[in-house]
Amino acid sequence: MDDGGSRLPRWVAAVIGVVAGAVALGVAQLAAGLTNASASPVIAVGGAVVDQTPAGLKDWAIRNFGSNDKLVLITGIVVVLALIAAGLGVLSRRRIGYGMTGLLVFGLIGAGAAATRPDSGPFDILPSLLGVGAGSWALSLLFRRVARDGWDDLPEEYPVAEGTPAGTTGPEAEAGPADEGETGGAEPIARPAEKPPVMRAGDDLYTFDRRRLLTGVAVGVGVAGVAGFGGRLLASSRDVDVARRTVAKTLPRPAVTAKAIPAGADLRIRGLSPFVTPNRDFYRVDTALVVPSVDPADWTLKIHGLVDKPVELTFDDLLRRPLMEADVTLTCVSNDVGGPYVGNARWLGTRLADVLRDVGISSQADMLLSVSQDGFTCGTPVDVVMDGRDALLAVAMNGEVLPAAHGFPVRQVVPGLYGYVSATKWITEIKVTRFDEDEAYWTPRGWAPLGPIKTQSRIDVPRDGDVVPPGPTTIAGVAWAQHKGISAVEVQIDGGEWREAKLAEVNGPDTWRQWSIEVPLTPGERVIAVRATDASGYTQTPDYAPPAPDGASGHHAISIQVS
Ligand SMILES: Nc1nc2c(c(=O)[nH]1)N[C@H]1C(S)=C(S)[C@@H](COP(=O)(O)O)O[C@H]1N2
Ligand SMILES: [Mo]
Repeated sequence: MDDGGSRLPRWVAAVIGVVAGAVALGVAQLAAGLTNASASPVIAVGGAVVDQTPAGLKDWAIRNFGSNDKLVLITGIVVVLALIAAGLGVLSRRRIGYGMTGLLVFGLIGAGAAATRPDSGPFDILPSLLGVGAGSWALSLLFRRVARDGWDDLPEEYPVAEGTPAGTTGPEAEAGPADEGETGGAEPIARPAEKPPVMRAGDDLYTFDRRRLLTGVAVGVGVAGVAGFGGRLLASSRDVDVARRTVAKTLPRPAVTAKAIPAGADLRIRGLSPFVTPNRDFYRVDTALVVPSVDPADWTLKIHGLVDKPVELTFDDLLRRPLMEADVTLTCVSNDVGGPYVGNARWLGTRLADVLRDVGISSQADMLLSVSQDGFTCGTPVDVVMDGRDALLAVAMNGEVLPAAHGFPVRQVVPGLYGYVSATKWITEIKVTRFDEDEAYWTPRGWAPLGPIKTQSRIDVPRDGDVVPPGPTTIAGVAWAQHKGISAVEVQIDGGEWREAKLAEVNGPDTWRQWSIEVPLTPGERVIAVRATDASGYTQTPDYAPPAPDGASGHHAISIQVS
């Protein structure tokens, strides 16, 4: 394998070197993404460089590149690595072992950096070493694939079939479909040489196979890109995990705890939604293709617009404010009657109204246009947030740091409003403004600017279509009318009398409320419907409305087979 590429032009060898280097980095990045983001050799070396950089130079970099300083550093490292990889490629013309040794040296530097970072573990050398392996493999494969050994030793007229005849051993045999298209391998070698298409370009004798170079480079770059990008995606979610664990250690205790959840809040009926929805089961609705990863160390919340004193709060600023707990049931406006997009959690956060009072909002303002890291916006009525309810900038959910998918590090929670007008996740900005001047994300897309939650109820047990034995049967479910509270739930069988269900206890008006009733069922097909009445005295209308534009209405009904 040594001497494999000796006749390749330098630039071809350089290209191969760069592609092999890219494969090495891509694979290392993927391995880091799967294990520990900071074990990526580029990140580790970059981190080491940052740590070693004198403060003066750091300040200079920050002054000149601003928040792009990390990007500039990483780009610099990658450019230097590419130049070195090109050099290793050229060296490999002489002996491929030179290139491989060079890759190994850089892999060891990466592994060394990764192993000695403050947050590193013993496995952090793996990405660098796997990268070296993949890079060396790519290097030798590409050299063997592209080189036409002995070509320029041959007399000009010597017949050469393009590609490799069948039966040839070596990497070409495993090089895949690209080969087959070229020759089929069956053409006789002794065919008189027409102009072999890769022989000449101008006066230069091509000593390599352009087509194989091209396909090899394309595959190499593709592998590097997919692995690297995939690794980056994985890594960014892991970065969030690390940040979440750090926040977990410093999360202050609430200054105001939530009212205890009474034992009778959960009827503990099999199949009935638990009073508190575990985070892992909590519905998720957002427009983000990839869960945004926000570093709380960089996070700020800018509050501006119709205010006396615009501010930009850091995460620490937020945590220094008194935190309070609140049990609040979130509901999505796109939840159809009987649908799943509703869940109840205990939130920990700081009062949004207090923050707004501190910045002093103008009496002209009627809308809070909150903006997410990913650009999503939400329009929340000022009067609702200021009326004393537990509207929060939340940092934790059910005793756990906010999960990434639910808005880490900070999200809004406002009892009584559908999520699309209140529950901004990954919040970074609040513009205090007016509904007649600004429009939130969903408004031009056919949803109402205002989204108070409609009183609703749902049957959880039995499920639609179930077969149940005749006799006394438990029907149970949940009902919600956030910030009003549920005062009654009734159940109806086959259009008969409405019978009042038993309500579970609650600790406030902002959560859903479980209910249950035991009814005698006789054999046959039975239709069971439910309706709730809220504390304002409103009873759910039977008139069905679809979710758009401002939330579904109508009674949830199921059919079951009693037999
Ligand atoms: N950044 C952002 N926040 C968002 C959304 C979004 O698309 N992007 N969707 C909202 C909607 S429509 C709902 S119902 C709630 C859902 O919150 P959850 O995913 O934590 O259940 O988040 C709200 N916050
Ligand atoms: Mo929603």
